[in-house]
Amino acid sequence: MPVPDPSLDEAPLYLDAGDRRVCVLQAMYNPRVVVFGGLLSDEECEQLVELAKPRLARSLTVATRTGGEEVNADRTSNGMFFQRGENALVRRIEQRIARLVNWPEENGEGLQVLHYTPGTEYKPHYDYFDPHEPGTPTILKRGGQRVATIIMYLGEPEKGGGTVFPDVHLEVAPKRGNAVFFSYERAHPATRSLHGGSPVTAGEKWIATKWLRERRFE
Ligand code: PD2
Ligand code: ZN
Repeated sequence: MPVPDPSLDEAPLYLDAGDRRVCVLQAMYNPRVVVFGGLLSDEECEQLVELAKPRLARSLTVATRTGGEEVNADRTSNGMFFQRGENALVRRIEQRIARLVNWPEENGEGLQVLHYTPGTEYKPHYDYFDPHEPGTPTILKRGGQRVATIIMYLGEPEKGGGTVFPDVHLEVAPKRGNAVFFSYERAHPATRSLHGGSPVTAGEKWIATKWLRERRFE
């Protein structure tokens, strides 16, 4: 299955994301993980947080059992979704990501913003939908599988809150403006795309997540 991927064949230090030059800080091939520096400006991070604040609610996860949504004890953060293209800022970031990872904007889900306070975390999980769960066929009718994720750090905690990939003992620091991209070419643990948000132990962590689908997501 083709998946989003930044153009790293020539090992560039920077990538042209249209309106911004993004730094390539780290790249791994199995699992496919790329860490970007300066994907977002400080102002963009602040604006996203301010726009999200009044709309926060306890995070739901997609319930693959039923195809609906449910509160999940493994994900204790608060969150909200922007509609795709909801405002100029969101559109600009969506265009930038599409260009950076070579994947159509219309295959992206709406941007999700999450807020973690001390003690909250997102336990390790896969972002693709489990093919064995009964609700998955319903979910896949809209855009197919998820094939990649970009987690953007909007607000830095003081301690904790890294994004971890337990299969390869990798931890990405939640540095404001930076982002971690990872892809999974099939809905299987062999992709080693298991990842989690470690508990925040001091300060607050804010992220925006963009999930990319195989096909157009309406
Ligand atoms: O906040 C994180 O680091 C994190 C970790 C795992 C976010 C997600 N998954 C996600 O939004 O899917
Ligand atoms: Zn995740």
